[in-house]
Amino acid sequence: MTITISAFAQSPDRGQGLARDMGVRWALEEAGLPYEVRLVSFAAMKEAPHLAHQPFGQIPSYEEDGLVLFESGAIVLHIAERGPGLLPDEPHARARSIAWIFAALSTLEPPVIEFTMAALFERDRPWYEARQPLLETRVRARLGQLDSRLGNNDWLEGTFSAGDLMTITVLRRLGSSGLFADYPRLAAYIARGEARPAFQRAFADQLAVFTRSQTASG
Ligand code: GTB
Repeated sequence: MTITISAFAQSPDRGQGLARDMGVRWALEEAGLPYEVRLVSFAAMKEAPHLAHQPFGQIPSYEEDGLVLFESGAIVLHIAERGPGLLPDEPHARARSIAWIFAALSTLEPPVIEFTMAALFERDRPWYEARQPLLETRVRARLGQLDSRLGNNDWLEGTFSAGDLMTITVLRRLGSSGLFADYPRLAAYIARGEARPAFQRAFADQLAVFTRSQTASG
């Protein structure tokens, strides 16, 4: 069985591991599943061969013995269901861990994306100064709720799960915002995730892609 994922040939995050192949790489490393990476340019992402793998012309996609999947959450869930260590065996804890994958992507991530995207791309717009505090308030509301639920636990559902993996993957997008100074327990939660050997391997691999792309273009 060969697993191949797609990733940016030149990630705009400059190797920070913020693009969505990072969560998939991390899950594969946690599950101990070897994989290959098909690097795609922005142009190739919009062409038919890649669109057959990812209908919206984005990364990541996933291939495994005839199965072609897209959506990073669905890919991580698929990996978690077939590899060890990413979902608890106990049925209720397992269901709750899966719920955290969905929560990360559909409840936590939307305000995080709006906030970070505006900071990146809308600073020169007339509405930016007035709107950004509103977006920050929405992010803080979710961070506060997540912080309350996590409390002083290491992980959301007892042991580390794909729910933590996806939640931390989303939280990392706020890394440069400074917001975690007000949420030390969430900062420690992210650090616990990043300290996992599987995260470290995944991070190093995506960073190596970026470093090679710089060498090749320089
Ligand atoms: N819902 C899909 C999923 O979860 O798989 C969303 C996939 C997605 O947004 N892919 C982005 C993409 O391919 C890359 S990850 N974009 C190209 C396009 O749409 O043409 C999003 C991303 C991009 C850049 C940074 N960054 O520079 O920090 C972070 C995250």
